[in-house]
Amino acid sequence: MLPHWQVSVEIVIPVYNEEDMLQQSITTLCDHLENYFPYDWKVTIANNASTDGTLAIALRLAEACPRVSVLHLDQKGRGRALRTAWLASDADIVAYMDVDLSTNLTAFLPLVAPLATGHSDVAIGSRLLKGAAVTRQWKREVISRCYNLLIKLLFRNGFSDAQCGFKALKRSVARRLLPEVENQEWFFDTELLLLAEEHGLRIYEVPVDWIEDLDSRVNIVSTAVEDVKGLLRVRSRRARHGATAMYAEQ
Ligand SMILES: Nc1nc2c(ncn2[C@@H]2O[C@H](COP(=O)(O)OP(=O)(O)O)[C@@H](O)[C@H]2O)c(=O)[nH]1
Ligand SMILES: [Mg+2]
Repeated sequence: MLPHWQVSVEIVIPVYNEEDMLQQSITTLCDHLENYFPYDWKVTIANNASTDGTLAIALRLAEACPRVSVLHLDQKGRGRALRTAWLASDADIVAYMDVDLSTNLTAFLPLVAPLATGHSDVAIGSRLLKGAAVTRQWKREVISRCYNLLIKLLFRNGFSDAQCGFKALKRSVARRLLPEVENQEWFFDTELLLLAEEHGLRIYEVPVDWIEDLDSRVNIVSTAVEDVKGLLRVRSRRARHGATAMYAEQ
């Protein structure tokens, strides 16, 4: 295990058509990290398929700050962006957060510290854990609670909030799990967490302060359909694996 101050962290910011907010968010994030974050850090802006000025702004930010870099992919999908950036990373810990900084940054050190000390393998922000302070539309609140309840009913999982855009994992864990994650869009997070539990890894949850940003890239209906299909796929894969394992034991 590395002494704490030698640990490096790469924070990926997935962006799709975010020209309005990108510059302000990256500046706020870098200021925060510079002043309050004890580990070595870098920020990667992971852009897919944006059709506005996002890429140009990202490149300008990277030119201005040596700790900021840009990854560009032609195909859409937040999961795809995270997977590509994390697999290319040489940092000890890889993380991501949504560009709107809906999660208050004071939760970032508590997110990373359990990984840096070796206590946990994966760390996630949670809006549904006791102690979280959440401001969001009732519609998103209800959908989020129902979705997480459905996951519990299907998998009896331990984590409380699959979809908070605020997560970190050891790079070694990312390399082990990502090749098994099929979804490249929004279900990516849930699939990754279910796999982590299946592999017996320890997931640490941090209650966050969350203020919803109403400017959303999410189409609620199609994302809900994608999520339910994903849950059923993972469940039937598990059932098949369970059957194969039982057969192999006999
Ligand atoms: N790289 C990449 N990022 C995306 C894509 N779609 C959404 N994002 C980013 O994912 C983050 C969360 O999106 P957002 O619209 O805030 O989701 P919401 O908070 O759940 O409504 C933001 O940083 C978006 O820019 C995509 O296709 N590719
Ligand atoms: Mg958002």
